[in-house]
Amino acid sequence: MGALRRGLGVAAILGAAAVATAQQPPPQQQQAQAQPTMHKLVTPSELVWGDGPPSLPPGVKMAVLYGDPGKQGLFVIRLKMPANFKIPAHWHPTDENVNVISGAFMMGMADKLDPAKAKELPPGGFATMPAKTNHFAIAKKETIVQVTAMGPFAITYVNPEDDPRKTAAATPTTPKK
Ligand SMILES: [Cu+2]
Repeated sequence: MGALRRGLGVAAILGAAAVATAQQPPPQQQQAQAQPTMHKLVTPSELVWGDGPPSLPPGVKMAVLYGDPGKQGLFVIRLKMPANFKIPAHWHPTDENVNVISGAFMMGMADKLDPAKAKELPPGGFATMPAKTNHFAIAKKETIVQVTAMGPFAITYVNPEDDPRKTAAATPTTPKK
């Protein structure tokens, strides 16, 4: 009888332990989530589009899907560009992973924007631009791409004259943000 009681007691403790571990993610999973993450289920039409960053030529729209491109850590954004939108040759401090969602995105590795050196990526196409590697892009028609990278998202143009921030700063009527 005593042995049975002890057995039941152990089972109860084990049961309680199982419940406790079920409620908390394992330690390695907690570590992987540097910031508390809420689940998210969004349809394309539910994305919230705003103006693109001032580091990109005007006309681009941006939706943040995950993280914060302005902060340290992984982020996922979408960029919507009008037809014929050009991003002159530039580089990033971290690898840039690009998924083409819609439209036609032409990308190439060169020190200057050159359509002859670009490869056209249709929806479903993918590109990785390694950190500190010069590349450029052209949206052949209205195009949406998804960019996954480690933030903060920074862009350095090969030719400083191409930097839209420079143009904005040179215009006295542009209010400072
Ligand atoms: Cu880039």
